[in-house]
Amino acid sequence: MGLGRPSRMDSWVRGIVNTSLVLGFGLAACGAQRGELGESAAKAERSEPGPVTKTPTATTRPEPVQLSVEVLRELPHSSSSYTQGLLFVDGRVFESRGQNGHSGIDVWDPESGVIERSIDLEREFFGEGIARVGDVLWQLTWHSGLAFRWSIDGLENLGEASFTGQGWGLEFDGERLILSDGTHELRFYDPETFELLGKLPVLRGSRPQDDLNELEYYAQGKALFANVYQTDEIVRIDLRTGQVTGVADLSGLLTPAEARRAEVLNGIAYWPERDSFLITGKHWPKSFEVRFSEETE
Ligand SMILES: [Ca+2]
Repeated sequence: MGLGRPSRMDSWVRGIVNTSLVLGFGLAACGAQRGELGESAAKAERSEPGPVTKTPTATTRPEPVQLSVEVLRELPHSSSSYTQGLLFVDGRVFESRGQNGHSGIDVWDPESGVIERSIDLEREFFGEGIARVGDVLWQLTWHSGLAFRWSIDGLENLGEASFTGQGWGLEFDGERLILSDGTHELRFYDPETFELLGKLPVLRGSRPQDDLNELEYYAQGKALFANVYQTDEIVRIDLRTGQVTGVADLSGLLTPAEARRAEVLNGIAYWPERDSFLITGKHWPKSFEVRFSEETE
């Protein structure tokens, strides 16, 4: 651990304006209840001579609905960034970059794409998801077993915490840190101590939803949105049940030429001032402001 504390490279003055990125704002239980219900029905049958209610023998978990995606605007994004975490703080985008030798955090203006501040991690660390807890920003590393703690205001390093396993996405729901690790299980951690509090399997219908990646908590809906690694899908998860309740298809946002130079969709941030979401991807030259809604007949 002593080998590699992140170096701080304050670059307020960096002010990178990648003109190539300024693109204009045009539109561009699986039957789990069977035993319980069956037993009570059988008892009822034995003790009460009256009519017996027919008891279901299996419970099918609901399939998610399709979420429609309304693209409101195209906005800039640094194509040099291997996006691993995305969130809004007071009108600015905080983005965690991955890959060894390229990892760090950028703070940028969503309208202009101008990077106003950034820090870099040492080469041994591969940055992953970020989450805000009050004045603190937690940043995961992929497989170093460390989460770094930064001040929101100055991106000063405030220490680190250890955790077991891989780190992919990170979010805070007001009580717990929520971590994804590429499997179908979400893990919950204490936001102060990073102590493991529990796990939640995520199911899509009755099947495990693997490859959960970047996360975003949507407080109004008490739902967690998650990128699904190596797909153009974002799923909406009910945090009380672990059930995927909605799926959004975000394919086709980049032009074929842009898509050839880009990596996968990853990065979703709720934009409270606009009640919308900003989404982007690894090495994407653009981000997109979108809204999701449930499709109606
Ligand atoms: Ca996010």
